[in-house]
Amino acid sequence: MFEKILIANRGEVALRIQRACREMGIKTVVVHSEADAEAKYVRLADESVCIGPAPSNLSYLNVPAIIAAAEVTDAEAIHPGYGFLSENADFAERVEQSGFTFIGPRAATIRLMGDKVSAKNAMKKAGIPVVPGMDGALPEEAKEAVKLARQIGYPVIIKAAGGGGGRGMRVVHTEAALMNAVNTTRAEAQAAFGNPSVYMEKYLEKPRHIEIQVLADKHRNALYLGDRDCSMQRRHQKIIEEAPAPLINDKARVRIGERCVEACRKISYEGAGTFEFLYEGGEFYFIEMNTRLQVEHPVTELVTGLDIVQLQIRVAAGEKLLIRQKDVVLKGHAIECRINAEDPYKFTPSPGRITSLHMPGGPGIRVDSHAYANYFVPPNYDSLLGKIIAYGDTRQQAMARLQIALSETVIEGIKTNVPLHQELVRDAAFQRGGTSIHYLEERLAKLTRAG
Ligand code: MV4
Repeated sequence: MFEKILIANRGEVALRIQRACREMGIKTVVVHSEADAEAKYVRLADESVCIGPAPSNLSYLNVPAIIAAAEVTDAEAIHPGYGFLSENADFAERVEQSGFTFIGPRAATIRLMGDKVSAKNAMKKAGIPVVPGMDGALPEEAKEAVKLARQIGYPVIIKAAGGGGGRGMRVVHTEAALMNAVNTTRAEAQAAFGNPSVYMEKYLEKPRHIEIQVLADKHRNALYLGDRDCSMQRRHQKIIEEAPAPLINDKARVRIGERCVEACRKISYEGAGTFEFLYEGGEFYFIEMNTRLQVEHPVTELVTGLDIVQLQIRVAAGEKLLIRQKDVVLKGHAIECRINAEDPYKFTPSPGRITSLHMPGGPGIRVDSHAYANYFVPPNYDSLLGKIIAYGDTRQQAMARLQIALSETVIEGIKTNVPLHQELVRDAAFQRGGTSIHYLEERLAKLTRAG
């Protein structure tokens, strides 16, 4: 096992990784920007290295500075967390070339999944159901695009191969609008990702976003750790996630999980990963694969009893998975609320000093947050302050505990989205479960009209 790990991230996930390391007896090095010098996880780390000024491109994305920090502190492995460099294949490659272990899949796998066309092809070949559409990228000729769209049937969606996570896509309802959409998406893709390649799929009108957590070692053992429903989102920012996804029949759940495991073996996947699906009409359709730890991993940890971060570290160190699929038993239900430093209805960021802070507790409540009273939320990064996660024997119990937890939560000095969460946990449609990816935006639009 590693003796020392460098954490190339900030905020709640830096703290989460540090806690896993501490439990495993691994020393931690945290790299941080000047803006994060006072952070809780910087103080708690065994060592810390300031790698640059506040802007991410000069600090958390500064690859030479991070590698140099690993060298001077004698760290053996680098955990990238989520966001920042976590899905950057060049970074993973540089880490390995410099003699450190990257805690995540091989660089080639990250690269394969980073290109959404190659990811979809690889998954289709590995037996995963994909959204109906074309194989490969869209050819240049307008005639071809028109023909393909007729075959698929309108509405279609044009997506950038270099995009993902909602960046670079356009829905097309008519043939008249097709070529303009293709050309605009292509131009945007070239500008944003340096890659003009686009592809076409059937547009699913009212899907849910359901993902499958997987974990694989370097010895061809792979597991699926159940699913999560992440449909409660706004502008591709998830705000509530839960496990297991409600109202999915167990046969379908097992079938898709087994397919994901099989696909992991076929592509020799290593580490933790997430298969993202759209779910509509009782069917799963693959859209993307994330090759990193995800923000919402705690809901899976609570229903499986497994520590995903510790397991990531173990498989990165070359250990064999000792757990078998039959040992992965889903028990109870977990729901996570992302607590953001933002206006709860306008969604504008609300950085600044937290003057007073009371986090909830009690049976079935987990809080993953780096915030504390008198903490200054810097304006330079995303607004995630942490997560409140409720667990219960049933979804109903998890929901009740979440309601209590939110009512106990006090964060003063800045605005947070706690009031929005309080409304959503009382929302009848959310309580029934199974709302689509459009539910939150539609509900917010109604609220605005109602004043
Ligand atoms: C889609 C879709 C409907 N049909 N693909 C958005 C993020 C990216 N991961 C893929 N996305 C979508 N792809 C087809 N064929 C709808 C979305 C989508 C979405 C997906 C997941 C979570 C939130 C979303 C919000 C808007 C659109």
